[in-house]
Amino acid sequence: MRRKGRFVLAVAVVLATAFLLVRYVAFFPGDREKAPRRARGGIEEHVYGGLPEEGAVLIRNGYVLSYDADRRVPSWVAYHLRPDYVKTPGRRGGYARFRTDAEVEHPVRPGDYRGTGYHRGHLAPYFAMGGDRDGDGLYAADGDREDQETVFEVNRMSNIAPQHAAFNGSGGVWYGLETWVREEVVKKRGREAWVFAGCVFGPGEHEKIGPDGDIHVPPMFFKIVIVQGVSEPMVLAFLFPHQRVIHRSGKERIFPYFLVSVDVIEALTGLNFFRGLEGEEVLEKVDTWVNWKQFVHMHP
Ligand SMILES: [Ca+2]
Ligand SMILES: [Ca+2]
Repeated sequence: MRRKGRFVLAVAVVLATAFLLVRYVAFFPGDREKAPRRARGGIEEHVYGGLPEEGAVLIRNGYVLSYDADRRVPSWVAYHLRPDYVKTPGRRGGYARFRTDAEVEHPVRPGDYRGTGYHRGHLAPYFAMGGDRDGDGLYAADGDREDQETVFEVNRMSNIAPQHAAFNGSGGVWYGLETWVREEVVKKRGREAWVFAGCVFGPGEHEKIGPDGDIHVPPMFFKIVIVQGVSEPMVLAFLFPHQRVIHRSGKERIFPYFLVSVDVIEALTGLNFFRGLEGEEVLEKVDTWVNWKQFVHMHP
């Protein structure tokens, strides 16, 4: 009788462990990728919680993009960040060159922004496109063609939207958050993160630029950052007015003031993030200011 009891207990433990393992793997898509040395990429790697809308997307090694052909800017991009991915070659020579994206219809050319006063602002950032993604021990700087291509792809004009210099450039809030995620979250704390970044257009009028006056200037941008937490993922969601001047006094970090809930971004864009993901409701409703305060006090 005692032997039988022990057997039943052992079976229960095995089943419970298997159940937890399956749940964990399903909830943290990034952890599946840890062990094997193989090429990464695709929707599964970059888009946290599944595609936020129906329709075609462009799948790049380093990011996934939905293109707004009417407005000639990206609608949104998604990318996964790991400590290895921020090892990016310097932005010089071929790496600095913007490229026309032949994969989209009526593509914007790099010269189309000339004389408009706007920066060519990356939605998926340059400094997140590095790393030895095919696991062969070679990086772009070592002459790995595939890893070089991953970097080149980020400079395609389909990944670019018009941004004010004071927003996109050094000191700007877009630049600042991008840097914070890379330096603080990924490099310093060694965490993985998933990011959605996109344009927000309201129902009203907005500026249009370019040779044909049909490249739309977004009045707002959003960014959703999912940080790998201690036991569960932590979501930070930001909504930025597209500022013409740097809103900053001294060295004070201003991005916490732009924190919102994911619900706010869904309401403004019509996108539906984390569709069907366990805990979708909770992830979206929370005012992410709460997560921010928790994260900045968390070590490491
Ligand atoms: Ca490689
Ligand atoms: Ca949702």
